[in-house]
Formats: sequence, C-alpha cells, structure tokens
Amino acid sequence: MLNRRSLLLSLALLLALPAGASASDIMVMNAVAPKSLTPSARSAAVYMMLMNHGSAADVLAKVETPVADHATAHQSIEEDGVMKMREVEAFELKAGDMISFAPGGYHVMLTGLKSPLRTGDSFPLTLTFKSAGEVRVEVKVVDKVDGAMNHEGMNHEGMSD
Ligand SMILES: [Cu+2]
Repeated sequence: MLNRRSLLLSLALLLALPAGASASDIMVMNAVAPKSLTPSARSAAVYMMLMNHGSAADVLAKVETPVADHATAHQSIEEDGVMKMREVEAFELKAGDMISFAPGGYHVMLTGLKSPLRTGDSFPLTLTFKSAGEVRVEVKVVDKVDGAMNHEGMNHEGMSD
C-alpha cells in the first residue's frame, strides 16, 4: 500500500522537475528495418513509433547510426499518382503526439549502408531532439514490413549519394 508520506514526496519530486522536455518525454517503440534483399544494398528504411509525453513540442534534429553513413527522416508523398520521397528537415513531434513512421508516410532513410541488413540482427539508432536530447533505440531487422517500398539503390531527390 502506498503511504501518504511517500505519495506526497513523489508529488513534490515531480513538481521539482524543470519545465520543458527531457529525454524521458520522448518514447520510441517498435523500431524495425526490413532486411536487405541484395548483398550490394546501399540503403535501407527504418520504421518505428514516436511519442511525445512532454508538455511542449519537440523537433527531431539529427539521426545517427553506426551501420550507415547517413540517416535522415523521410516522408513518402504521392505526387500525380507517383510515390516520391523527400527529406524532412525538421520533423516536429507535438505535445501528446503519437506518430508512426510507417510505409506510405515517414521513415528513417539510411544511405551509405556499410553492410547488408540481415533478419535477426539489430543495430543502434540515435535520435537527437532539440529539447529532449538523445534518444537511443535498437532497431530490429525483420524479414519484411508490410507495404514498405524497396529502398535499395534508390536515388533520392536532392541527396548526394
Ligand atoms: Cu527514403
């Protein structure tokens, strides 16, 4: 049973927390990447669920992983019946938002993949938010993600490699 004194103490601690976002305000769940289909794959996509439990919006400023040279937030968009994707410079996660990076919408694009992704492997991905700072997740490599486009060897508009 929770006694009254410890309840008051935890309330006091809660209130003592500084305003604004902290790393614990951002939650990233179910990060997965479809396996590479060829040994020469140079790019891949990562899907996941992002939640902002904080009271202020936060912005994803940077994504990094040791398995690829570059990681960027991308959005798939349909233009004149053609699926295209573009880089999202500053992805915003509003207070209370739960946004899934899923096929047909957002994803993290890995380019300059150092070695092909194999089912069962996992790799770290660090998401840096302007207020919350670094959020590190393990990405699980899976056989396939339903509806995911093949990202291998894809040429992304406005990307240098
Ligand atoms: Cu992409």
